[in-house]
Amino acid sequence: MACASLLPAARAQTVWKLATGYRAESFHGENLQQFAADAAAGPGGLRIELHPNNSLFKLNEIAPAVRAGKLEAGETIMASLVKDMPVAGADAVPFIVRSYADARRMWRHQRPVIEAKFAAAGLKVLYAVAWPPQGLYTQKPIARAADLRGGRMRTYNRTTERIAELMGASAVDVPMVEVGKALADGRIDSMITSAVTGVENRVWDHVRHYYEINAWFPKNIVFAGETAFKALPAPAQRSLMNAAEAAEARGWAASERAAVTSVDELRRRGLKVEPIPPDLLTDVKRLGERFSLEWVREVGADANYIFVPYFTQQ
Ligand code: PCA
Repeated sequence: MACASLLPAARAQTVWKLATGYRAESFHGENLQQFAADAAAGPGGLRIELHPNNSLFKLNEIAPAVRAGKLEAGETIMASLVKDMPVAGADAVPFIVRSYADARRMWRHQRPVIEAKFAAAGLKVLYAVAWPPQGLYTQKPIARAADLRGGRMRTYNRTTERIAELMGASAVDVPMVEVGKALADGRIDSMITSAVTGVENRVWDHVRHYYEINAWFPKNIVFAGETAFKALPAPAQRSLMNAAEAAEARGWAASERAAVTSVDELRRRGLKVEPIPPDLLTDVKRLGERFSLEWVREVGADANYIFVPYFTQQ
C-alpha cells in the first residue's frame, strides 16, 4: 500500500524530451516554452525539456523518432509529413486559405482527420499553430510567374518543391535556420515563406522585394508519442492537454501579431513590400488549381473530409 501511494509522486518526476527544428527565440519557440512551463506547473507536473533548432533531431526526423520512442514529443511543420500522411498537406495547398479566419476554419475541419491519422501512427496531437501567410521574396522585381523561370527557389518540403517546379524555378532545399546563409552564398534567389522567417534570417541584405501573395498558411504541429502519453498519470495528462489548449489559442494570436510586425520590419529594413502583381495573381491561381487537383488525386477520399466542409460550411 505504501509503495502504491508513492507511485504517483515518483511518476510526477517524469521528464519528457521535445524536439523542434525551429529556433527557441521564434514565436513558435516562445510559445513552446510557455507550454512547457504550464505543463510543469499544473497538477501532476510533467517536466518537458525542449531541444530547439534541429539540435536533437532534424525537422524531418522528429516525427519518426517520436514514433520509434526515441523521445516523447516533437514539433514539426505539418506538411512535411505528406510522405507517410498525404492528408497532412492540406494546409499547404496554395491559394485555398487566404486569411487567418480561413486558416482557423481549415484547422477545425482538418483536426479530426489529422488526429485519426496521428493516432493510427501511434502519435497524439497536442496543438497546432499557423505560420503567418507565405509571401514571395525576390531579388529582382517580378510581374508574372515566368519571371521566376530559371531561378533558384528555396523550398522546405515536397509541397514547396512542387510549387517551384510549376513556376519553372529549380528547387533548392534549405532548412529554415539556414536561409540567411543560403542567400548570402548565392545558392537561392527567391523563396516563398513568411515575413517572420524573413526577419528571423535577416534577409534584407540579399533580397529586395517581398510580395504579399498570401499563398498558404502552413501549421506547426506539436505532438507526443501515444505510449508516452498513456504512461502519464491522469492529472499529468490533463495538465498537458490544458497547457496544449492554452498554447494553441496563444500561438495563433502571437502568429497574427508577428504577421503584422514582421512585414513592418521588412519595410523598415528597406524591402519593397507590395501586393501581388495582377499577372502573377492570374498565374498563381492557375497553378493553385492545378496543385489542388494533383493533391486531391493523391490524397483521395480523405481530401473530401477536409475540403468539402471547408468550402461548404462556416
Ligand atoms: N517559415 C518556415 C515554414 C513556414 C514559414 O513561414 C520556413 O520557411 O521553413
